[in-house]
Order: sequence, then C-alpha cells, then structure tokens
Amino acid sequence: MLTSLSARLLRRPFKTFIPILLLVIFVITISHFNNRSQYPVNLKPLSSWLGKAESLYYSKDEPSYYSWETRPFFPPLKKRSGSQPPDLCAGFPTKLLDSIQIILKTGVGESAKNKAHVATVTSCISNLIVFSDLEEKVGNHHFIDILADLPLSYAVNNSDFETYTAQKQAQSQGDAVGYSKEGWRLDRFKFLPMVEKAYKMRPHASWYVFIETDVYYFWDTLFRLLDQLDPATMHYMGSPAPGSYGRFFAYGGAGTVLSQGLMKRLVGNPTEPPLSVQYEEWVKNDCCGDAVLGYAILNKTGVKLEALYPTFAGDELNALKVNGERWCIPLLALHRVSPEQMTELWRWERTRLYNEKPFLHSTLLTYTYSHLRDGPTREFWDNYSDVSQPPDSRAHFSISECSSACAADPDCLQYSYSGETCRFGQFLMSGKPVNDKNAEFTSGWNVERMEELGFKTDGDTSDVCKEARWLKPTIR
Ligand SMILES: *[C@@H]1O[C@H](CO)[C@@H](O)[C@H](O)[C@H]1NC(C)=O
Ligand SMILES: *[C@@H]1O[C@H](CO)[C@@H](O)[C@H](O)[C@H]1NC(C)=O
Ligand SMILES: CC(=O)N[C@H]1CO[C@H](CO)[C@@H](O)[C@@H]1O
Repeated sequence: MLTSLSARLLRRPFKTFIPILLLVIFVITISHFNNRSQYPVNLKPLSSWLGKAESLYYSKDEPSYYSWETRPFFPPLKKRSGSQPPDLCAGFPTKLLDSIQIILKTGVGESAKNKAHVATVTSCISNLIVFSDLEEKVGNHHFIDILADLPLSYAVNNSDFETYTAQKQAQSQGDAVGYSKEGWRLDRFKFLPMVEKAYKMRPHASWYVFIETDVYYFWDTLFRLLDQLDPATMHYMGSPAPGSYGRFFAYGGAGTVLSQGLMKRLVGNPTEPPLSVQYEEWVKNDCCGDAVLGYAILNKTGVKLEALYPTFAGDELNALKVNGERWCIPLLALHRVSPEQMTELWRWERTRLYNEKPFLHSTLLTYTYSHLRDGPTREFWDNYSDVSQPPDSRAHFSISECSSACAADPDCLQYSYSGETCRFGQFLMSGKPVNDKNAEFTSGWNVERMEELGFKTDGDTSDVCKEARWLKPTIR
C-alpha cells in the first residue's frame, strides 16, 4: 500500500503535490485570519508572508511580556575627529521617516521648550510637522496654526477662543505673544484637526506619532516597536489615562501613535464631515483634547487604546520608576522634561557607548545614577521615597539606622531620611535637589540590591538583560 503510494508520488509528483500545497496554504490563511479577528482590518504586508514571523505583540496568551529579536536602527557612532563638536544626527535613520511621520504639537507661549525640542529630540526629524495655535517661523520650521482649520462655530460664544483672536491681533501688531493660562485652554481644540491635517499632509505614512514639546522620545525604541507591527491594522497606542464612563485614552504626555489602518478609517473618508465638526460638542465640553481624541477614535472606529505603560512611561526624568520587574522593559517616552534636561539627556543618549541592544528602563540608570560613583547617599536630595516606616521603628533614629533597615528589607531599593523620619522606596527614582539648605534631607540607595539587579557604577546597567521584555498591549 505505502510502496504503491510512494511509487505513484514519484511517477506523478505535480498532480499529487499541488492539491496538498493548496490545502496547506488554505489552512495557514484560515488560522491566520482567526488569530487576528479582534482587529478589524486584516490586511498584511507581503513581507510578512515572505518569512517574517508575526510579532508576539499580537498574541493574547499569558504572560503579558514577550521577547522579540529587534535590530538596531542606529549605526555605531563614528569616532569624531579633532575638537569638532559631534554631529548628534549622524547616522540617524532618516529613511524611516518616510513611513513614520512625527508630529509635534505646541502652543504660542512655549518658545523656550520649542527651541530646545527642535534643537534636540526633533532635531534629526527632517520632515517634522509642527502644529501650534499661531502661524510662526521658528528656526527652519514653519509652525502651522492648526486652529485656523476649525469651523467658525468654534469661536461663537466660546470664551476660551477669545485668547486665540487676541493672540492673532497681537501678532499682527508686532507684539510679543507669551504664555497664558487661557492659551493653555486652547490646547484641547488642536487635537482633532491635528490628526486630520497630518493625514491630509502625509496620506501615505504607515505610522503617525504625535508628541509635545516637553516629551522626550527614545527614537530607537519607537523604531524597534513599530518594526514589529502591521500598519494596515488599526492601532491606537500610548500610555493609558482614565477618562469618563470607564473609557481610557492615550495620555498626551507620553505621545500617541496611530497606524495608517486607523487613520484611514478615522479621517480617510472625504464624504464624512471632519472630526472637529462631528465631535465639536465633545471638545467644547471636555477639559482635555487627548481624552476627546480617544473618545472619537472609539466612537468612530470601535478601536480601544493599546495601553503600553511603562514603555510609554510619561513619567518625569527624576521620577521614572525602575525596579527589578521593569529592569528589562524598553523605554520610549518621558514627560515634563525641561529644556535643560532635554539638552543634556539628548547629548548623553546620542554620544553614549554604542550598544546594539534596545534602550531599557535600566539603561537610563547609567545616566541618572552616575552620582553613585561618589557614594551611596546624597544630601539635600529628595528621592521620593514614600513608604512610611512604623512609628516605633529604629529606622527613624538616624540615617545609618534608616540605611541598615532598608538593606534588611528585600523590597527596599532606596530610602530618604529627613526630620528624624525614615522612608523606604520600592522603586528607584533618581529624585531632585532640596533647595532649602536648612532642611536636613538625605537620600540613600541600597546599592547592594541594585548590584544584584545588575547595576554597575561603571558600565552598562542593562547588560544583565539577555533580551528586552516587550509589553503586550492591555486593551482598554
Ligand atoms: C450666546 O450665549 C448667550 C447666553 O448664553 C445667548 O443668549 C446667545 O443666544 C448665544 N449666541 C449664540 C450665537 O449662540
Ligand atoms: C457615537 O456617538 C454618538 C453621539 O454621542 C452616538 O449617538 C453613537 O451611538 C456613538 N456610536 C458608537 C458606536 O458608540
Ligand atoms: C514624591 C514624594 O513622595 N516625596 C516625598 C519625599 O519626602 C518628603 C518628606 O520626607 C515628602 O514630603 C514628600 O512627599
């Protein structure tokens, strides 16, 4: 029987193999579409059929992390010659910007932040789009007044809009226009027309990445993440913030990433009214534009936020929380980064020792904890340790008692001692100076435990991570 089958196969290979081959392709196709049925658009780029496996980002199985081999998008820095200042954009993968469109949102009163941002984080984004609430030329950039796209009905009986008119008038008379609280209230009106205009200006981008002027982005992390994903699928990604009626939206301070698939459905149909018309009442009655954008996306496309905290961290540089669990999680975004911090961090990031591994939470410790070379404590320093110790604890007796009590507690990574009070911290947070020189305030770090986790005062603190722990999105 078997021999006769193989004999037949040998004799008539094509007649037998072709149906089998077709069957295999059919089965693969069916299982593929089933896996992805939670995503409404099921188009896949051809490249993924040709050997590129689907990222575990899409897998809903436990655990909520996965490892995935990603390639570096930045080449090693070239040795610079002589005393020339380094070109911090050297080797920036500009080609990627054809498919990943970066959009910066700002406002008229933010000139220090604007200057710092376009000189650092967005300095290498050759096709950067900047949306503001006033038409301006800043450096090489043309800031587009995005509010000019709104229908007149926004200005009617809307006291928040009076600032806009006043700003324009001041500008036309040559007066300086600065920051104002009222100006900030205008901010929420920018989100919907911003998304719409970005698509109109660059309809062929695969990804649309919206950031703000106090947001720091580690570009390599963004590129490695998006490289795993399918832009034809509808994606709405960011750091989750709770909104009304149990809805979540991408917090503007960590940036928002939208895919081509989502944009097409959201704003790609020219016969539909613009988002800013469809959702005008929502924007007028809400505090926050990032929230309304999330609601509009949910209402129009049914797509919920893919929450990726803490890769989209949205924390401040000094308060970024790192512990053992987060050690190997890629880091993408920081928020409320001051112009000075941005300048310094950008310089460090772009000139640090080349490493082809992803940028992780622990990678930043090399930067934020360089002071540990000088000893495990810092005076006049608040490390945000917030776990109160029992009132009768010996830890409150002195800084050294506080330090030994921390060393004895497996969850304590750092401590602070102030006014005869010892507090523990279960995360590493680099903290900030205490300016009141009369206040006794000392912070200390459990360097031994940090070293167990992989910290080195010299060298790369993320070396212990064999692989990055990529987050699967929590759909919310
Ligand atoms: C503006 O608001 C006032 C009072 O709230 C109202 O009387 C008036 O009709 C409104 N005007 C328009 C054009 O909606
Ligand atoms: C979208 O919002 C409108 C206006 O509130 C509402 O009538 C409609 O049911 C919503 N659609 C969905 C799918 O939630
Ligand atoms: C962020 C944080 O928890 N900061 C605390 C640091 O410690 C001081 C005093 O010990 C507290 O007042 C802060 O709230």
